[in-house]
Amino acid sequence: MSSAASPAPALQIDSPVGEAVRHGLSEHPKRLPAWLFYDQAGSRLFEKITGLPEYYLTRTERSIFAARAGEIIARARDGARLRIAELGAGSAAKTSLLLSAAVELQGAVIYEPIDVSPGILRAAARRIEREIAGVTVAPRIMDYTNGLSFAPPRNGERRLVLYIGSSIGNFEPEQAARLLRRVRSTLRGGDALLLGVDLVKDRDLLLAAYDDAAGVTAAFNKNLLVRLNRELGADFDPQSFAHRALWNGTKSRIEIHLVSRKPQRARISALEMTVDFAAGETIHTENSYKYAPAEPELLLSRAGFEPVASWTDEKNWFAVCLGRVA
Ligand code: AVJ
Repeated sequence: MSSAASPAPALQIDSPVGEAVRHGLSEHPKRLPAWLFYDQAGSRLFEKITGLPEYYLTRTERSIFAARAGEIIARARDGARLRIAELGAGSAAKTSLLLSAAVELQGAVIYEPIDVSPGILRAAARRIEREIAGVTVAPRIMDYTNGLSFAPPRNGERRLVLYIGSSIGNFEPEQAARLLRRVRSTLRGGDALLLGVDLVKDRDLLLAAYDDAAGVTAAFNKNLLVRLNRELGADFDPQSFAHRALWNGTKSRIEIHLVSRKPQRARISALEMTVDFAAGETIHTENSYKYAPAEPELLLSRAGFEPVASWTDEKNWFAVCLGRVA
């Protein structure tokens, strides 16, 4: 480090954020991991995205739960008592439909939402306990992408793990399988996983969902740079980057990029790093994989789950798939 002349900035050099940025912006092409989107402003923008007319995912998955929650929970229970965990629970907006169905079928249920954000978990826990009598919320603050541990339920219950909302879509097929195998390894015979995946559909519909008319997704993407400015003392000009969504048919994924509108240089003081951009150069900020029919079930099998049943909406836009530990 340099001399004692300047006071140490209150910046996080060795934080996971710093590590990810140092690494990702040194790559060719440049990239940043999608989890960086979710600071407070980013989480709020994502909530806004879920209500956009173009963003069919959330309301389509909710419509499947609205129509089928009883059936889904009955298949998952298979006659036993369930407790329900949820990976990346966030605000747990759609989960209520499943929790209500569980209460209906077995009288009461323990709900274990898992998320990295204590604030969001606390709010969700309060709301759910207030709204659904019979649900006891046991929040777990955990980054499930870095490993996961579940104590076996002591009262003979089976565990149903929810991984819904197309969160799995951020992971490349190999990573996705690895993540689900890790979930599988924390479970016991009879336990189950409910996976929500987005399906391949008309390209224009997919693109509109990730490039909405109101520009909320663009703001969500650019907020990443705002976050780096704040947390790492960087000097990105978010408006000199454009939001771009594209369909990669070969890999069956929507990709989101930030495109430099001009040649420019950014400094990231906490990393003592400068980053140069050519005009048109991109930062790849997200992949959102879209599954073909039968692929989700294949993924479940590859991760060691027995596919039990799948549900979809009438347009076949989204699928909810149940797998069980044999
Ligand atoms: C939270 C990963 C499901 O991929 O659709 C929404 C994130 N990115 N708009 C998705 C997202 C841009 C979202 N997931």
